[in-house]
Amino acid sequence: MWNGHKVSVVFPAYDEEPNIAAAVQDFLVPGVVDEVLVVDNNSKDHTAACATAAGARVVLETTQGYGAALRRGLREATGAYMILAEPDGTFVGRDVIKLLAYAEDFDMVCGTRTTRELIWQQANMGWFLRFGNIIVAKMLEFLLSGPSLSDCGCTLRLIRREACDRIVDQLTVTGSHFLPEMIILALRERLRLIEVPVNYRGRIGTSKITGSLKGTLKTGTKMIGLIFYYRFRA
Ligand SMILES: Nc1nc2c(ncn2[C@@H]2O[C@H](COP(=O)(O)OP(=O)(O)O)[C@@H](O)[C@H]2O)c(=O)[nH]1
Ligand SMILES: [Mg+2]
Repeated sequence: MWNGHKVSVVFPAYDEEPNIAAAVQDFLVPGVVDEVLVVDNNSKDHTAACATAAGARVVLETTQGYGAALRRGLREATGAYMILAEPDGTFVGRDVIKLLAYAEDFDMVCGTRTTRELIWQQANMGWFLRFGNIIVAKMLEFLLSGPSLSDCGCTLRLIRREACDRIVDQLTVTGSHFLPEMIILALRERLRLIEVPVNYRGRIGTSKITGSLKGTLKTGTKMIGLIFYYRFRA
């Protein structure tokens, strides 16, 4: 609970057995987080069983994709404050407090992983990825009249239930370029948005999106296409 509001954490999970239990325990911040919901996206390993044993509620989403998993999570989570995160060791459980600190005044509180001081040595956030994230975030900021943004791909973010209700049916992306659409739709609904710096650590297990240059460029290109689509066509 946070100021009398129930808090849910949502993890999209595709073959995250190596770290899922530790992540569930890390994000079940005592007295703050009421529920950790793991959206198992057709994992072939023991992700679901490990998550359940660690104290999470698990739902299976059969439509494959990062966006599909997160959209399911937004529908299934029961909290008034919903926090999206990843169970791969890159995010730190205690950072939910930073998001919650702004939840009274904003509808959506997005983490940013491009703050130099909070990028850990093992993190996959070299200069190319960092500047790519900043540049696409700035396109979002300037083309769609957003607030100051410095990361287009940080899963760690909070959305209030009533704000989510206004955008969830409009979300269309099932793939890895899901996050900018959430911001674009929130801006169109005139929701109040802010970005706060969060820790970004090394990953445990295999990265499926930004682990390769090809995956990074593909996701980046799709994000830019989405931004131009909403700016000039939709
Ligand atoms: N790439 C990918 N990730 C998925 C899928 N379903 C759920 N996920 C989860 O989405 C998150 C992001 O993927 P990840 O491999 O960490 O990408 P990275 O953060 O760019 O290294 C992880 O928690 C995955 O387990 C899927 O179909 N594809
Ligand atoms: Mg990750």
